[in-house]
Amino acid sequence: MLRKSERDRRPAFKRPLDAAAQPGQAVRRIVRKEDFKRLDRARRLGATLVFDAATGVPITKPRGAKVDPAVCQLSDANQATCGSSVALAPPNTADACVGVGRFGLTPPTMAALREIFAQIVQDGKLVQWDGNNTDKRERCYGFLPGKTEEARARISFRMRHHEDAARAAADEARNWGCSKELGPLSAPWLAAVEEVVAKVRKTLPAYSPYRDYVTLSGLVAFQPNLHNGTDYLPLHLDDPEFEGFGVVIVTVGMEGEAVIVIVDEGDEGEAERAWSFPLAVGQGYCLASDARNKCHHGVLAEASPRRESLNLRFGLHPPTGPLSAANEVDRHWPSAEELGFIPGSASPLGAASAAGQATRNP
Ligand SMILES: O=C(O)CCC(=O)C(=O)O
Repeated sequence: MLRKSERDRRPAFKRPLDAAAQPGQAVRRIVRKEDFKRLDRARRLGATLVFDAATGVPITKPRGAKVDPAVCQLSDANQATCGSSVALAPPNTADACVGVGRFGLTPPTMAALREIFAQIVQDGKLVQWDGNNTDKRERCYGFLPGKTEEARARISFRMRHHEDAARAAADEARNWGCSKELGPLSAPWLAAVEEVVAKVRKTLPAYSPYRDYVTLSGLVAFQPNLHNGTDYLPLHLDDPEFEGFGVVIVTVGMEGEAVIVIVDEGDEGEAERAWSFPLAVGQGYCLASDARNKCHHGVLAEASPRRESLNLRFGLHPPTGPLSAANEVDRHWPSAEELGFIPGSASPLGAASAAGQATRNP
């Protein structure tokens, strides 16, 4: 059985203060959370991915190689960023990020996705991500017709770590409370989903079992995310039978630029590897396979803390079999008991965060 290594025990990275920084900025940097430092370190030490323009698949570039801007999957307006964002990835790292892809969306699709985003936000009651009223980030859900019932049967719509029954029930009620089931999608909305589906499928190899989930009928829910002034989203794993459901998870940049960071802590005996890539408004990225199942992902959005994103969650893991959550995702991760979380304790997240560790949920 594969087993992730114990959590990162290296001391937190101390970022030297920029001499040119204003006093306010300097203070802000000093008090940055460990979560931010961990993301920042992964960005600095890991490889920066570039993507094939035609397929959205990440490309390996040996150290020192020149990158043809034509291979970058960025809109014309971002071509300049494209060249400068290309890191010279150490060999054998960029190619190992299996299951990540990035693609650009057309203006009509973005217009339709904006309408979907606005309608779900307007109809739904937004809830804070962490459920304890201290997280500024908010989200809500719009389930596709008929998918609410399916999801109710397959997931516990809460964070996994609530051992206390009352807290778990409250978290579940909160998440269902910010969810609505959409009516039949209008023609432009359908066309937008079809474009996302076609582009995500191109990033996955033809033989990939994950492709089967990325279809119009496989889309379970949209999830608008409002980052509300936070300049990062900590590294986390989307918990498949809980509120991080979805066999393949797609996220579209709706407002504000960001850098997406992916970290594979490695199985026992393996070194940690990290990758990052910029995500502009109008671009989407997908997490399937190892990128979804074995890696943490997080977001740096220092330049645009008011960023907004839209998740499209495709497929629900079957309860048994090779593509079950237990087989696909859970076997790669230590259980709560192994991590030393005490059943019935208020929340292991606080402790994990304080220690600068990544968490299962954002
Ligand atoms: O906003 C993003 O790019 C990521 C969102 C995310 O990680 C999540 O919903 O789990």
